[in-house]
Amino acid sequence: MNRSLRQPPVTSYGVTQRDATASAIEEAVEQVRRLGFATLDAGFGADEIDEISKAFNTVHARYVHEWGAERLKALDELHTIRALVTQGHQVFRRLALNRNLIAALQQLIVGKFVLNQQNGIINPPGETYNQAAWHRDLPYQHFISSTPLAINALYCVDDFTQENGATFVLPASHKTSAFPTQTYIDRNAIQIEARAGHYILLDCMMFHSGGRNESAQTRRAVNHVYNIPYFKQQINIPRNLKAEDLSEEEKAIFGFCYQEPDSVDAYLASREPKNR
Ligand SMILES: O=C(O)CCC(=O)C(=O)O
Repeated sequence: MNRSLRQPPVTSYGVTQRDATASAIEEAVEQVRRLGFATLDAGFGADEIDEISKAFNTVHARYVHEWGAERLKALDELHTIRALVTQGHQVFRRLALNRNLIAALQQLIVGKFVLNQQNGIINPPGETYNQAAWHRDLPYQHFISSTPLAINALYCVDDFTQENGATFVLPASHKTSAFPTQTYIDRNAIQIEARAGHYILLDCMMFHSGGRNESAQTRRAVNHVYNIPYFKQQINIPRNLKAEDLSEEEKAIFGFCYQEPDSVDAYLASREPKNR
């Protein structure tokens, strides 16, 4: 972005409406609304960040063993762990339910929202991967909305640096329906550097892409797409997660309350006061 190195003016005139922020969460929310992206500290300590990193590797090894590296590679899925939250490790539940994140989402998405997907994303050194191309997280869609319908919270398991392929974004591209020209991209794309333990929040209609990892290590992340409950989940989470140890609020976020009824009978039953 072209930013002046000097302090911007603090005075204004003709302004009758203005945003107000009182916390780092609200500052992130303001920036997502205006530019389509922001970083947000999850508030984890060093031990927790390390625990997530180790759990990522454990679950990844198990996932590749279960589905087979050759098959995953043939499907362009080798660098993705699908439906992490259903893979039996508590830390991924905590990542999806993080208090700072949920507080930001409550301000960004008007009304109820559900987790659509939570995937482990591996940006391998020196080769491309399936997120290294411009896209929206509601792909194949060219509408714009006045308020976010879906937000991606990309948790940085490792530091995101220019060298290891930190995510590229096209600021404010959630405000225009069409994808811009390459000239526009070359002039306006920026890379978001962020420390491990932070989420990169993206309005899902903002164009973004993983960058090329020129470092010697993999760069790992966990993406979370949350959306209004009218969009179907990438993989059905309630059918793959035990409800017993979840609170009502957690069940709502994982989509337990928004499954489509199987029949008119089931729909009418869902309308009974005791089931609402
Ligand atoms: O890996 C990245 O930097 C980008 C991830 C991404 O594009 C996504 O989660 O949709």
